[in-house]
Amino acid sequence: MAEFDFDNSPEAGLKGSLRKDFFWGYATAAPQIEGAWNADGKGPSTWDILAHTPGRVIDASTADDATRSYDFFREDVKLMKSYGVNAYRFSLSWSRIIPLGGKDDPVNEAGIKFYSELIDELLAHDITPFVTLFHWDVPQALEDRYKSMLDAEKYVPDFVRYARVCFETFGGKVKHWITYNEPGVYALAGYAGGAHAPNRSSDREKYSEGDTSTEPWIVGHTQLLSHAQVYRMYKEEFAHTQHGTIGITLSGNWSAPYDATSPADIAAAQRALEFEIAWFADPVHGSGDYPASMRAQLGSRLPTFTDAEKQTVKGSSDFYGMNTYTAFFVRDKVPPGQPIPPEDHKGNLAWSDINSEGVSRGAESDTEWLRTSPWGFAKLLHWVWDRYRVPIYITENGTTAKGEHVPAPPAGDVLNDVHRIEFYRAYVGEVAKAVTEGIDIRSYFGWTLLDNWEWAKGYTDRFGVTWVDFESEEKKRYPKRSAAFNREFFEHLIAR
Ligand code: GBH
Repeated sequence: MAEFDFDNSPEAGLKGSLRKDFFWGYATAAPQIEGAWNADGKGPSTWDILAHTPGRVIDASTADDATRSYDFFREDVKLMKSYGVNAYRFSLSWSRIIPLGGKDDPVNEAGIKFYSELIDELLAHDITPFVTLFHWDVPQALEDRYKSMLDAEKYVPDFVRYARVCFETFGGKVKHWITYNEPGVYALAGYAGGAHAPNRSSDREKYSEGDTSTEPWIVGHTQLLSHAQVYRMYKEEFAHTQHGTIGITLSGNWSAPYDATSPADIAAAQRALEFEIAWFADPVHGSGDYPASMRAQLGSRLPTFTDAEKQTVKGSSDFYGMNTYTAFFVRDKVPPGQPIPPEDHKGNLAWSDINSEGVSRGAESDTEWLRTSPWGFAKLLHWVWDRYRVPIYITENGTTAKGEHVPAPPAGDVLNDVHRIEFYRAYVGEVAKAVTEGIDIRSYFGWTLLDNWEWAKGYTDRFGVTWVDFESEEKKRYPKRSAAFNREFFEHLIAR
């Protein structure tokens, strides 16, 4: 059984280093796996509309079926059980639960039934559900009514009511809540770059509406305010009977200076971390306000908090939810003294795959932005811990691997995903090391359970520990070897 023999490996000394109640498993998102996009009363989300708009998804695919997890959730739970997990992070589709999304709109009982059955199935298999309320799929009706998050006054009560329905309905059984998944990515990819829903950007060659210089900051602000209100509501109205934890998950990769001896590059790397991470983490886990570097560059285009809002937002997460994948080398883009264009939304940076000494940020995956950079992950864990000092839940981490786009059934070495195994070996190893160095880490969710619909990249990125045959009617699942690897690695690492 012990294929990987960790007792005689470089990781032997890490045995039992993770706490006894450490949660580990895989993460998914409703739009990427469920399918059944218009079944049983579900309303369309902004991502359904995007997928049905020609030219928006690179392989012209839709998520109409995805991996059909709406139909096959019991099989998925069985599969996860065979992978040895003790937790599963998934997201709820807002428009499956409230098809039109708004605070006065009706609840869809079929949607409630689906998630109740999924939660019961997980609990029956001793798998702890971690539930994300929002993983990027706004009900299209709210986009049509008032441009969703661009109008905080209308949006916040709608999101709060959606959260209330979820706590009332599932909160007896769900004890781990995440309000937003990666608010920063949602704001930038949807309102600055424009490739994600709702496809807004200043780039008029590609998108008909949007303003990159202002909208991402408004949308980020709306997410913070609505997150904080939901957090306070949970604490005041539900926590004393339901006894759960609730927080927000932030996207963040490590940024290192291109030239480690250059003060300008060192400052650029710090600014990168602040634009990507501290944008949300400082208000929630730190000072209660946006970082000074952002205010300096963005001025009044970055919204401000009233004192009352600051009080609501500050401390509004029981843990630091961390999604992280890779690391970058950065330096200034526009030289000091010259104006930074108002469309710049990452902190005036130029990126590079190697540093000034020619060192690579890591082995290539099948995805341009993603390299295996565990050295950066280790630094990130320390940076987050030193700056915020809250328990860390790692809620996503994983990789694609070259060579997995093959016909079914996957033959030869395809299921022996050495690149992904090396990725997990290195990253999970860093988790265990960080814990031995005193950092409080309580969960690790690999991204992801199944090859799935990777947003605007369609089916061209395979992140799963399970290879999926998208051509087959039943989206047949084939376990990759990384699933067995992680099973044994966590058995080794978690204390008994
Ligand atoms: C996560 O986002 C998501 O939560 C998850 O749904 C997704 O499937 C998973 O990662 C894998 O991508 O093209 O250089 O502009 C990760 C954060 C932010 C990573 C946007 C890719 C685009 C980089 N993502 N980023 S680039």
